[in-house]
Amino acid sequence: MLNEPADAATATFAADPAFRADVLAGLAARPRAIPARWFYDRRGSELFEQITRLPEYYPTRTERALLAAKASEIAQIVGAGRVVVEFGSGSSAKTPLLLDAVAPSAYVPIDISGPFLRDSSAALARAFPDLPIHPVEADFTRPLHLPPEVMGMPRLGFFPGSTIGNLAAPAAVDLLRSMAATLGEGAMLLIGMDRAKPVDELIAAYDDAQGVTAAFNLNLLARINTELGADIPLDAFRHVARWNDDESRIEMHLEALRDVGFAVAGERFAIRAGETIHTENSHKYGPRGKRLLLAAGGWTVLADWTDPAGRFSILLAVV
Ligand code: AVJ
Repeated sequence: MLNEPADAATATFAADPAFRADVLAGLAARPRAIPARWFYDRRGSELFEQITRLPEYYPTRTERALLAAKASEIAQIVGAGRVVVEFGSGSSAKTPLLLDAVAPSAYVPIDISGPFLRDSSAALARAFPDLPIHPVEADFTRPLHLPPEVMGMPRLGFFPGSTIGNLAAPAAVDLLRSMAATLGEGAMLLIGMDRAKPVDELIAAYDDAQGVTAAFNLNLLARINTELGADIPLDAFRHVARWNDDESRIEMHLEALRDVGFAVAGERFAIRAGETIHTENSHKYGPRGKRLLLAAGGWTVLADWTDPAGRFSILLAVV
């Protein structure tokens, strides 16, 4: 690699080396692609919270209403006294609904972002003063050890939001298997999965009229600029959301509006007008696809609930 200018070296010093590696490899690859997990810096997390409140973005409110409507049915199957383990807890917005319903023995939120984890754990501790809470700051995509305090207690994994949809089938299967390993024998999993639906509804949800999703997508470039000492001109790119029918997924891309050159961490890149950087997949599932994916991941479906309009599903599975 070329020698880095001093300011770039300073900027990269504090940066996450995994972020740097993913961005450099992703920009050099064909097609160019950067994993969606890097959207969520502070600004990206704020923008995502705004997305969940957009009129076009149906998943969050649909899942929350479905969870509220089915809470007692879920509780009946799950039984009381399990440890609820939430994967990628983020702001834990849907968690109180579940905790109210299943009377857990403890709550273990797992998130890669320490500050987010501490804030949401503190808020939940105020709402549930008698519930033991054991936050784990970790990357939940790999098997991990749960805190010793919950040793030997039966577990209920919670993975809402159709976050699984960010992953193509092989990676989704790996993640489901890793969750089974983390949770252990006899565990259950409550998972949200978004459903296939008319393409115009999907495109609207991922390319909203107010441009919040566009800002969320473009923020990735701003993050690269500040954290990796890059000089990407943001006005040279536009947000694109497209439906990939073969893969049954919404894809988000950043499309170059003109030929553009820039440096990231001292490495030069040139992108032609019309070329894109693929930034996210959001898979949408049919009724059989959901079961098949869970089965491949080692889970047997016990129940599959869908809202009356057929937009979103919550599944309960056992390992
Ligand atoms: C958080 C991955 C579930 O795919 O719908 C929202 C992220 N991207 N709008 C999704 C997202 C654009 C979201 N997930």
